[in-house]
Amino acid sequence: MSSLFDPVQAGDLALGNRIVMAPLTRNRSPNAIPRDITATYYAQRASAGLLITEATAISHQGQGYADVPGLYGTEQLDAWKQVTDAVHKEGGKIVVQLWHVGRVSHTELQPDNGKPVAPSAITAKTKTVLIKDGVPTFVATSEPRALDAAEIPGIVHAFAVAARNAVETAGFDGVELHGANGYLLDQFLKTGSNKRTDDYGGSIENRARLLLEATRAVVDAVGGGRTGIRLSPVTPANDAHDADPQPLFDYVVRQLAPLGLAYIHVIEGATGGPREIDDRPFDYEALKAAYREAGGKGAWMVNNGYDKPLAEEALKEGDDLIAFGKPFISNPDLVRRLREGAPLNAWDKNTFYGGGAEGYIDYPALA
Ligand code: 8OZ
Repeated sequence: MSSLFDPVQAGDLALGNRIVMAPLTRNRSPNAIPRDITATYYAQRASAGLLITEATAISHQGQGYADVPGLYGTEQLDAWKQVTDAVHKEGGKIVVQLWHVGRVSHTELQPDNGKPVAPSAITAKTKTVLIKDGVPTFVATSEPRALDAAEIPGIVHAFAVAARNAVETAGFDGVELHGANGYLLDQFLKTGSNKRTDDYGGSIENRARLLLEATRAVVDAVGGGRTGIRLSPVTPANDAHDADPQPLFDYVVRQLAPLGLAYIHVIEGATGGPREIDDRPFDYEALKAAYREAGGKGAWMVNNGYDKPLAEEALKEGDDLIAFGKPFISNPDLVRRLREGAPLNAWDKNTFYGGGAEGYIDYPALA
């Protein structure tokens, strides 16, 4: 049986081990441009089998929080190139998470201070972060407007352009579509946020259409073997809700199966919270079986609350990659610590979002 520390192939990505750094929003990119400390931060963590960057906006319209990075301007791409160079120098592999927040945004963050866009004009019961007088401050998300069907090809195109620039200009090894956590692609999937009556709403096929179009466009741009996708069937994050998630997500992974993706990344339960939600049961083994039965060959990546014993259990059940989030914030050498059974540094929640080097690049590695 393979161990957490054995190499694995995920599409075109030859990974040194099965431990993945999950995408983690850190709000340290003023003007949406990563700084020098971001290159240091990721390079310190390069012993992960794969690094997935924090969610990164594919367009100005895709922005939803203060000081999160983007991937749609020259300065942003140049800054990311510094990051990927630093990671590669340490022998690491890094993909960027492609993000469109949809309705989880605020007019202050949008082009011309317009309304955020969404499948339907339904405000998410959630908060975002703006900088007020220099201080990160939680504010309610703005009322969105429903996207016109004629605008959708432009969003699909923006995913593809961001993916191509990520690989060709910024030097990423691949990309991950953010299809999770109540952001645009997830908003289209789920009945709580999608009340459309056109080809993008109603049936499962219609609600899944945007996610599948965006994924196919990204695959056309950079190749399936460099493309992953993150899904969160039942998370309540950002007011996400679907009336019947099992058939929806079984359909989604069956449609993804023929695309030759590097991996499918599944958040089990509530993002960053409980792995089981009483009123939102979900069978993840059935989801994986649906993907495999449809011919899906990508690596199966699982996430949420894993420790070493639970990760080893997952490998036994046929999962291929385990994504760790918060433990990677406070343990740059998490792979070594897990291998040696060394104690883990505790994380400090107060420095998760915003600020500078403190709580970012100053967590100690083992001597
Ligand atoms: C925490 C804070 C802001 C954004 C996600 C991109 O949940 C996020 C996020 C997490 O996927």
